[in-house]
Amino acid sequence: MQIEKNKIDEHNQSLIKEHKRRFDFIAAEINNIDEIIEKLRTFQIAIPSWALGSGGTRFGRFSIGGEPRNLEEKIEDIGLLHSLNKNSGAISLHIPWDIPSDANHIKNLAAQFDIKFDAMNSNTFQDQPNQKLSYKFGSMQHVDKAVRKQAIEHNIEVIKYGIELGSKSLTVWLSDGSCFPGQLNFRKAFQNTLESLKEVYAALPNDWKMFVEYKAYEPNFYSTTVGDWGQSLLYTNKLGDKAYTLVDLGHHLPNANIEQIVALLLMEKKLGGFHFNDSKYGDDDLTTGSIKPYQLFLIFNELIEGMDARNMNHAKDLGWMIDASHNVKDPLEDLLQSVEAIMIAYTQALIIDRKKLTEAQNNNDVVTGQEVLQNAFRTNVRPLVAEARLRNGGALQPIQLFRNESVRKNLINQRGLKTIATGL
Ligand code: RM4
Ligand code: MN
Ligand code: MN
Repeated sequence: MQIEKNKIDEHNQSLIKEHKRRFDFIAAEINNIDEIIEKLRTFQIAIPSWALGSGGTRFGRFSIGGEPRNLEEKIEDIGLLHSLNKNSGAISLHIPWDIPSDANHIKNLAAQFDIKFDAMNSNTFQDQPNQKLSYKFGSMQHVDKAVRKQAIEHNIEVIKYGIELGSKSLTVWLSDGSCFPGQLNFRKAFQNTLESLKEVYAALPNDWKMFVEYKAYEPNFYSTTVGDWGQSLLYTNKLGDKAYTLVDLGHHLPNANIEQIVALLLMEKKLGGFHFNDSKYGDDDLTTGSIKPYQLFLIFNELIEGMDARNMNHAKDLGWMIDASHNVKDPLEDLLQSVEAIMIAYTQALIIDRKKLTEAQNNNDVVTGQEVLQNAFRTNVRPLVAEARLRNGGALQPIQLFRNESVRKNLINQRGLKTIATGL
């Protein structure tokens, strides 16, 4: 199911007057408005191939119906999202959930929708039906060399799939760790993991990046072998210039200062990319910006400040990905909301009065510092994000159009009520 261009135009026509009024109001306040809109137009956020169907919890899974049955249908769904918001022109693939058995065909299909391949994800946190050795006690950290070898080989295979598709990065997230004191020798687990990562790193093409994603806990509850940004940084520093730390917003202990982590990783040239989501307690994988929008804004503040300090390209130099799980909402609507929230936070960070902020910091003027940040955060920048979409040929109100076109009903008609997408 796709939404025709003329439907988007009609929808925009019906809203254009109101939009223009809102846009002119806010645009009058901003000096470099065209520069900002251009940045918004080029910013793309990758959609995870594992989050296009209903997610589940330990207790159950409630299917939404019309879920994509294969990789082709997943790409079509992302194509639909991208035609509406023009900011989700990328997919991040999880192997073996989404093996591109015919790479050329998949590549062509994605190109039709203007979709690129962002980071490839390996999976050594589950056992697959035909797998020889089990990951129950870890993969790259495992005491048995043969298990480690299997995990290494899987990652190398994932790189091969990525090369065929034109991806340029591999994300390694390991669930390795332990559930009980005494289960593991921490040092040996670290060293085994490092040795394994080194072998994967050696198979990385020159123009690729490797992202080492950390997570504090779950599924292991006593220790995790890549448990926080310090541990990830230890690995990536030892691995080399192509290795970077990946920050998933839900992977910290409660109340961690993620914006500070981001600032320091950027300073060290070791921030590689992001998994956006939101959470109240742990790795809740909720819609980005739904719980802590101010935190998201503060993170973007550090991102822009740090990237600009190094002359980095906002759109290209870091990997921007969503990593969410949709248990109660329509996954496609949820993803539209996440992308919108990311775009809003990015825009708010772009309109911060940086000069004034720096002055306030240099003068220890704490009050002004807070005022500068909150001025930007409390500005309604939605018309700017909508304007960028409009100039890109997208829809002024993506969710409204999605509903008016009864997309989910159509997908259920096409694919059936009982389909289950691979993924979380
Ligand atoms: C993990 C982590 C990884 C993701 C898996 C599915 O918690 O966030 O990035 O690939 O979930
Ligand atoms: Mn993640
Ligand atoms: Mn996660």
